[in-house]
Amino acid sequence: MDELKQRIGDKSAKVVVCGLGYIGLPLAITLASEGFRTWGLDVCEDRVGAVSAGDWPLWSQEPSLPTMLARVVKSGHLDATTDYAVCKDADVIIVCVPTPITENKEPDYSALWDAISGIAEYARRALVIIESTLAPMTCEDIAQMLWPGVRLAHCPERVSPGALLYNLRHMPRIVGGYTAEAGELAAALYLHVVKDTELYITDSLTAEIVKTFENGYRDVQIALANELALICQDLGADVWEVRDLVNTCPGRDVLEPGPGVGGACLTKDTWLLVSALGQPAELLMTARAINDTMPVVAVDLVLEALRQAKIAPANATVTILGVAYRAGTSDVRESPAIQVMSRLIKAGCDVRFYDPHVDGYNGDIAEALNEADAAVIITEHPEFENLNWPGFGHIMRHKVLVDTRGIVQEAPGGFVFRGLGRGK
Ligand code: SAJ
Repeated sequence: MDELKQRIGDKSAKVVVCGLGYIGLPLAITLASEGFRTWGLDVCEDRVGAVSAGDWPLWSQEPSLPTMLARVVKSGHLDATTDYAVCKDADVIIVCVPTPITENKEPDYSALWDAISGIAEYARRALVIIESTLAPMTCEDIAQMLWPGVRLAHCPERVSPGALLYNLRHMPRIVGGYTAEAGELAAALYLHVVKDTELYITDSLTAEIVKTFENGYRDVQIALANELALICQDLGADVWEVRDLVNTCPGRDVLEPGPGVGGACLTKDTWLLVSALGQPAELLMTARAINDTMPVVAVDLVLEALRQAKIAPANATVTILGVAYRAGTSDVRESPAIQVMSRLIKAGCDVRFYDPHVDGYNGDIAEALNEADAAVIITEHPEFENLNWPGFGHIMRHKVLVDTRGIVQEAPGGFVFRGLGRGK
């Protein structure tokens, strides 16, 4: 332990980061820029080729990281390979592969088990850290697959696309040791990663629960905001006014309702958590169900507005404003927009998309709205905040507007307008 701790402390430890996605790549770049001899390991040859050449390979637009990548490759601190043999003399191996869920909502650990099998023969020498999100008790299984004396820790990632480096540096981190020794060693490494924030050392089971529950918690909070929207819609009130007034009461902080929950984290972490349980987690499951229903609620609003404007869905051209699941990003993973689109198509509508952040959809908003019968705001991109609706009204075939994010303050004159949670 002392020797490895020293190598981590003086940055002479060789680090291998397994999985060069949006979790592993920023971590590898950061460790390399701190002076560690770092290797990225990935099964994708194109990804490895790009990283070895110092070229940013991810869709996510990130401040600083592309320049840092070029710099650390040039300085010889970071290289990449597809060969697990690079782990041979590694001091630290960090696993950052995706852990999605299957169609049946079970953990899909295919990438995780491939990585663990790949590193297994080198795990006697190295500290093994798992950043991938894990269902509780998974570290037990990983330890079984490696060896009984393995130095294993779970340090779940806490980054979001668009702010990867900032999150990595400034987000408090949970360091869960499978053994106390492994927790201490992992914390020594993360001291080189974080700046001006806390590391919390605990055991690996606690870390597994913390990570999956923190996203389950957010999912429940969003579901509660969505439930309030449904209540207000039903009773003829405005959810945005009710929410503001509820939040004047100390200790209340209602989140924002919307057309559903997208992204790679919230949509799966509850399922990872409950997959480990011997009993149902009813509140978490209800929240998932409410959030999964919201795209249907959004589509119902569109169909209702079309009906009011006397347009049959089969004759309607509907323009969706916002494809990304999260405002200000180009991230379309599990976006509610995809659900909304496919349901509108099923209802017979002709559907167009516009998103200023997403390649392929970011042409010209006026072109996207030209001759459209309805516009539907799905993502609360700042660009959609002060759109000139009276102007667009002149180029649209019919003036129908549906706002699922509370961005449009007043119904624009002459438009049939529907807002999610706005019953008045
Ligand atoms: N959403 C709402 N209403 C809200 C907040 C979010 O409808 O009030 C929707 C968003 O539109 C989106 C989804 O929920 O579709 C998820 O939004 P999010 O802001 O939680 O963003 P994520 O999914 O990228 O969550 C990540 C998580 N990070 C990690 O798992 C490492 C989450 O834990 C963070 O809290 C979140 O980023 C964040 O706040 O940045």
